[in-house]
Amino acid sequence: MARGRLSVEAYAAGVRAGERAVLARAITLVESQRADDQALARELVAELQADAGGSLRVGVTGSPGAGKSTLIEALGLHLVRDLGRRVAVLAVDPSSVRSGGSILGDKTRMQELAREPRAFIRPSPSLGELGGVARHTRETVLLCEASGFDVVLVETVGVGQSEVMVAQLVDCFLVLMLAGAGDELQGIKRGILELADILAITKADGDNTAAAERARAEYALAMRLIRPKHPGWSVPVVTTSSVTGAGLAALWQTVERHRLALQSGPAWQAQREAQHVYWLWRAIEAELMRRFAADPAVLARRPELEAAVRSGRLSPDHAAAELLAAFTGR
Ligand SMILES: Nc1nc2c(ncn2[C@@H]2O[C@H](COP(=O)(O)OP(=O)(O)OP(=O)(O)O)[C@@H](O)[C@H]2O)c(=O)[nH]1
Ligand SMILES: [Mg+2]
Repeated sequence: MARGRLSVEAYAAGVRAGERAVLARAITLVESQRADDQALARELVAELQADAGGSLRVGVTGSPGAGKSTLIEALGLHLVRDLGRRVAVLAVDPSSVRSGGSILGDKTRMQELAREPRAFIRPSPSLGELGGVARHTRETVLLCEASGFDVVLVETVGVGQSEVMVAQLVDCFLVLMLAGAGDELQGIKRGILELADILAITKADGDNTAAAERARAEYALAMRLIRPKHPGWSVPVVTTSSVTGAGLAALWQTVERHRLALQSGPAWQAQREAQHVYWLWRAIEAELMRRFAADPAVLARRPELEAAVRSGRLSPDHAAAELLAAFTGR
């Protein structure tokens, strides 16, 4: 594929026609940090907005090694081969953001799914801060939808803020738990459980089958103590094995049941609307921070104020007020 940019019309036509090479280039454009690319990307996203929104967006999170990628591949193959769906797989990966590398691992792990013509796999962008990566992932979801994918799966590691952001990108948030990992019912994972729409105990196979069933029962009890995210939807706890395939079809039926439950009332639309507003404010925050950090008056006072804060001569609040005053000129 030649380098260089297409026109907005050419990107939009290629994306709409389902041309994967154009879709991939459009995503690269959306992820670009260059100001001229960003302006073009904004136009493209606006152009395709009306074609987007039609997929079922599912977030998949869980601790490192919980089996997210393996489950996504197995579930993706089920969706593509048995149910005739078109599946896009995206990732928001804070560790790759930190290291500046890309998650090659996931691409190689999902080799079988990657070969399916009805699947599209895009690893996490390797540049930028987490908020930016998540914002771009949101736009990538829209591009995939405009390209005809009707299921979008987003993988993220549940170790920090990334799962909070991914929860704001998806309709259904799937949390994976390992049996016997020592974190059951200890409250460590409370924050993540509050985000869950469905809980799956993974690797329920072989020697681990009984432990997984026990964990399922324990989590089912624990979930009763968590404030429900949507009234009328109590979080199901299921077991899955990506090795034997047990529970995967049932898991997908549960995802579809969640969709129907939300769509039978105002919850589905209300959630998407609240997400739009959430991303409006993330975009404003990011742009304000960019302008603030580049502002000459701020740059001029920053070293002196940071030094004063570091040495304890000035409180952080006081210094912040001075820098903000320098920024706004008041
Ligand atoms: N027995 C068994 N092993 C599994 C299953 N799913 C995944 N594994 C193994 O668990 C390990 C981690 O799986 P991954 O799918 O890479 O886990 P992940 O959550 O994506 O990990 P990170 O992306 O590194 O956070 C791999 O060695 C898998 O082969 C399963 O259902 N059963
Ligand atoms: Mg993974």
